[in-house]
Amino acid sequence: MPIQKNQFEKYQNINYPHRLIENREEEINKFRLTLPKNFTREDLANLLIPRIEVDGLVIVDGVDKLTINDIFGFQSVLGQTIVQGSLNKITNQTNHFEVKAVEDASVRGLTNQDQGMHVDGIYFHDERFPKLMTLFCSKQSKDGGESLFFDATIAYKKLEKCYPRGVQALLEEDLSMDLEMQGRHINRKVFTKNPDGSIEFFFSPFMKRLIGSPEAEKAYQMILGFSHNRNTQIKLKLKEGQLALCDNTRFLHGRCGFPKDQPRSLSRIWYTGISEYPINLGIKPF
Ligand SMILES: O=C(O)CCC(=O)C(=O)O
Ligand SMILES: [Fe+2]
Repeated sequence: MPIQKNQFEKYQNINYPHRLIENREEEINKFRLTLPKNFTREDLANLLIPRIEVDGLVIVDGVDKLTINDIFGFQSVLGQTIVQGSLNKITNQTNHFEVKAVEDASVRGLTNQDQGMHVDGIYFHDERFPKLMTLFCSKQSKDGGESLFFDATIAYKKLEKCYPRGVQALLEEDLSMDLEMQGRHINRKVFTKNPDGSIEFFFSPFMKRLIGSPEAEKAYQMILGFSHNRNTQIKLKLKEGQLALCDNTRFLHGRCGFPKDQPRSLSRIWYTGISEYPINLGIKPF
């Protein structure tokens, strides 16, 4: 039975099912990386890549404040940036998308509201799908505006334990999904095995319809539930000059709302993950 739209809607508000617990400083510090002054691309490769592969999420800052040009410099290691907005009338094509509240927002990301857990770029059904996602904070609101992250490794492992048939279904089946954005339709697997045994994750609650076998649909709903569990989400507030870099084939992200009269601006940049420095992305269930 196709999942009805109203079953997804509750997940668009991150307050569901209840308020998240506050920052767990110690845990968050595990994800932090401070880049040295005048870092080189070798520094980047040596410092960033292992952290992306192991943790899947890195909160980067520099002993000198990072600038947007530094972030574009990451291309030599993280792969080319991907043009955004081409399917989206709200902006012109650009490889740097400014996330801030605007008056006539047609997507939730461009409001001051909560934004539910998602992966970016689900409407790109080809090599433009962003493997690495970064949010660089140039202006943070005083209140709210915290970022939320969820490592799908947790969902995969839970599912393996309590519903292995569901894992199998999501590994084998292309699910048929009607996306909310401009009537797009895609057929995709939720879990795709990479040659190295890691698993690429593809998931979004932002859709009108999902059709698969009963096992696949049930497993999908279970992942939705796991990803909104307050005990497993990572909640942190980016500071100006700080960057969140995550493996978009492994992590979901979202954000908490913030007051309308408090400006907040993040630069969203996507990388292909393909460069002369190989990066092993995805869920590593082993
Ligand atoms: O505003 C944020 O912190 C997140 C924005 C976001 O995830 C997006 O626009 O895709
Ligand atoms: Fe996003």
